[in-house]
Amino acid sequence: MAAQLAAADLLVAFQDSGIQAFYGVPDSTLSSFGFCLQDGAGSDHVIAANEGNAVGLAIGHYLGTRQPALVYLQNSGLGNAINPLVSLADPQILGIPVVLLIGWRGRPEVPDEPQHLVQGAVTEELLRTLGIPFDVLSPGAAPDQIRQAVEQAKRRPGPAALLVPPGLLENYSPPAGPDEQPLMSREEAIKVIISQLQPSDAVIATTGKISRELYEYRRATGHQNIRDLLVVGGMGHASSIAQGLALARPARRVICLDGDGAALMHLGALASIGATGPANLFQIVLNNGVHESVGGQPTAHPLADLAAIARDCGYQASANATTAAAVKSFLAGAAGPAFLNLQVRSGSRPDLSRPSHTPAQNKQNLVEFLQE
Ligand SMILES: Cc1ncc(C[n+]2csc(CCOP(=O)(O)OP(=O)(O)O)c2C)c(N)n1
Repeated sequence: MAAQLAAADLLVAFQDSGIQAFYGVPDSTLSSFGFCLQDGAGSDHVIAANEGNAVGLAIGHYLGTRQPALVYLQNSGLGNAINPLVSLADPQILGIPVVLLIGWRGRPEVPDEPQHLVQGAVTEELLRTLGIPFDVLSPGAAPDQIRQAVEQAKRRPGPAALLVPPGLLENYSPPAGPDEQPLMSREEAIKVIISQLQPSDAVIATTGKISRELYEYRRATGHQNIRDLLVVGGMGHASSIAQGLALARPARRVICLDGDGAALMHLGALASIGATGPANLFQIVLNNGVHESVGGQPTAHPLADLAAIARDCGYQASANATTAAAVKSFLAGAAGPAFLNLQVRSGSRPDLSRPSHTPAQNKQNLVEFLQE
């Protein structure tokens, strides 16, 4: 892409248009904007647990200030946002001006991962169907487009959207943080977990680099037909998928490799797992405190005590851990549902590969494995 926009200029354009509150869920397309918000003083910025939460925050902000907020999200998060957008913020219901800044993964004609293709192709049509006016941001016209989107949201009053194609924003590296504690890396943790599995265990792995690291390790250790389910889309639903499988197949252990951002995104899943109590379900959150896969912005609440939440939701076993020994004793335990909040280092290899299996092949491999 020839011309690019600096995230700092984008932020200034929103502020000049009267937006002072920014709520959202991090996205790779918008990662420089997210870091800019974190560094920028003076604005109200909240990283929400999911995109619907961010819309709720924007609604509350408007009620309190009579000023629209910005909600930023990846287009895969539109599904989470649609309910409060259409059932509340719409001009026919509460009529709340809110500007959506949407990272447009899977834009037609731009190569992207399989999980982004359908969502990318329907994004414009979806916004049209929802009656949400939108524009595609372009570097030269961005300040005018932003002003118009804010005015349009106020005039309706209701949502108005701006789509951000991948590569539009310039890269931005946040200043290096303090050295982290000597924790295991996520890749080291995955190796320890895999070493403790029984051959009949089914593995469900969450969205993003956890799945990619697991896949790469399996391939490197001689597994050609990968049968771990890589939950490449539907962030936050890996534990529910694992729960459904565990309930359907009580004789087989199901191991869910989850992320902290993903677990927080749909935390209610823990309540359902606790209530239904599948004894064969073991959930391990690889907790690095950040959304590593889309740039490393913090999660909604890096200090939330997920193990305590799981315990209170009715898991049979729940613990915090930092060591390989703790992982081993967790996976040697008998009764689930069991929950391990495993602290790991943030960061990942820049040369981490992407799965070469299609999602359909991946599903087929798991289904065949479950028939054995
Ligand atoms: C509904 C939805 N919103 C946002 C995204 C973009 N996204 C993909 S992976 C990811 C971060 C996941 O964070 P976490 O679960 O903590 O795992 P980590 O990347 O740190 O390993 C995000 C935000 C998405 N795929 N789906």
